[in-house]
Amino acid sequence: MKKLRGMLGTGALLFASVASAQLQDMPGGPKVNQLDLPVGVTPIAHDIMWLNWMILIVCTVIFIGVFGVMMYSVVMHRKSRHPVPSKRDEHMAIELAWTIIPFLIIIGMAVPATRTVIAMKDTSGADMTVKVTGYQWRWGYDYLDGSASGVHFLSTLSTTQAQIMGKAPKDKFYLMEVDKPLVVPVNKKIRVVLTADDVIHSWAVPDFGVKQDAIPGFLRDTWFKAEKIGTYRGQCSELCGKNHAFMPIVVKVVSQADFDKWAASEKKASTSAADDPKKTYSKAELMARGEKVFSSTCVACHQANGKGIPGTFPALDGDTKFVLAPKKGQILTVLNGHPGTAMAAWRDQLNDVEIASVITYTRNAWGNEGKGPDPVVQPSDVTALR
Ligand code: HEC
Ligand SMILES: [Cu+2]
Repeated sequence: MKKLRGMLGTGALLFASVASAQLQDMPGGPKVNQLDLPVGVTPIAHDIMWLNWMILIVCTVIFIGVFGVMMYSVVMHRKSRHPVPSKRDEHMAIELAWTIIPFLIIIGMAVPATRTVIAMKDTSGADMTVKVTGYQWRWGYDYLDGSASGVHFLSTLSTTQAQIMGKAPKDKFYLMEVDKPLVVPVNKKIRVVLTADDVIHSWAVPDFGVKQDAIPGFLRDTWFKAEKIGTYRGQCSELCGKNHAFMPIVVKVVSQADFDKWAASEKKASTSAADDPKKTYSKAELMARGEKVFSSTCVACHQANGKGIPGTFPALDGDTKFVLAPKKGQILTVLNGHPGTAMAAWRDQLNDVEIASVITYTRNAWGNEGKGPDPVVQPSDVTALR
C-alpha cells in the first residue's frame, strides 16, 4: 500500500512538472491546462459539451452502482463470514431488469448523440460556403459565395523560426498564429467544404465543435455557426508529415458589416495587385474595369445612371464642367477631390489604373460617348498628375 502510494505520488509529480513545463497558460492566450472541453461558441459545441457531461455522469453512476454491489458482495459474502453459498442461480425479475435497464440507458445516450451527429452533418441552408484545402503544411481558403465570393488565400504559420528553435522567447500564441486568418461573419451558418492537395489533413476548431478530415480527391463538408465575435484557434488534427504541428487554424468571427468591409478590401487588393500603371490599356479594358470601380466606389453619390442627386451630388452624365471637358480637370478632381465638399480625394484609395479606368468609364457611359474631348485616359496620364 505504502509502495503504491509512493509510486502514485511520483507519477503525479512527474506529470505535474512535465505539464507545467510544457503547457503553460500565457496571459490572454489559449487555455492549455484546462481539463474540460472548451465551452465553445456554436450550437454543436454546446451539444458536444452537454453530451460529454451527460454520458460521463451516466457512466459514473453505473460505475458506482456496479462496483458498489460487487464490493459489497466481496466483503459481506466472503468465505470466513458466509461459508455456505446461496443455492439460487436463476431469478427472472433480476434477469429482466438487468437486460432492460442497460438497454434503456443505451437508448437514452444514443438518441441525443445520434441527433447531434446528424446535426453536425446537416449543411443545408448555409448562408455562406468556404472551401478549405489542406496542403503540406498550410491551409488554403476560397470563398465561394456571398460578399467575399472569389476571395482566396493561403494561411501559413506565422510563429518565427527563432521561437521554434528556442532562440527567442515564446509568446502567447506560439504555434497557434497565422499570417492570414479565415474571416467569417457572426451568427451565420458557414458551410465548410474540405479537400486536400497532397495527404489527409483535418480541419479542427474545438470552440466550433468542428473536426473534419480533408482528403485528397474527395469533398467532405461540415458547418459551424459562431454566436460570438472573437478569434478562435485550432490545429491540423491528422498526422500529415514533418510539419504537421506547424499548420494551425485561426478563424476571426466578426460582425456582418466588418466582414463586408474586409471582403471589399480583400477583393480590391487582389485585383489591384495585378495592375500595371505603365501599361497602355484598351478602351474596352478601361471601361470594364471602370464600371467595377464606379459601382463599388462612386455609385453611392453619383448614382448608377450618372445623374447624381440634384442639389447634392452633381450629375456626371452630360457634365460639361469636368467630364465632357479636357481630361486634366477631371483627373485632378478625382485625385485630389474638391476640398470642403463631399467629393473626397481618391489618390490613396485607388491606384492609377483604377482612376484612369473610372474616368474613362464616366467619359463614355450613359449619354457621354462621343461628346467630349479625351475619351480615353491612360494610367500614365494619372501618374503624370499625381
Ligand atoms: C461621398 C459622395 C461622393 C463620392 C463617393 C464621389 N463623389 Fe464625386 N462628387 C461629389 C460631390 C458632392 C461633388 C461636387 C463637388 C463640388 O461641389 O465641387 C462631386 C464632384 C465630382 C466630379 C466633378 C463634377 C462636377 O461637375 O462638379 C467628378 C468628375 C466626380 N465627382 C467623380 C467622382 C468619381 C469618379 C468618384 C468615384 C471614384 C466619385 N466622384 C465619388 C460627391 C462624391
Ligand atoms: Cu495537416
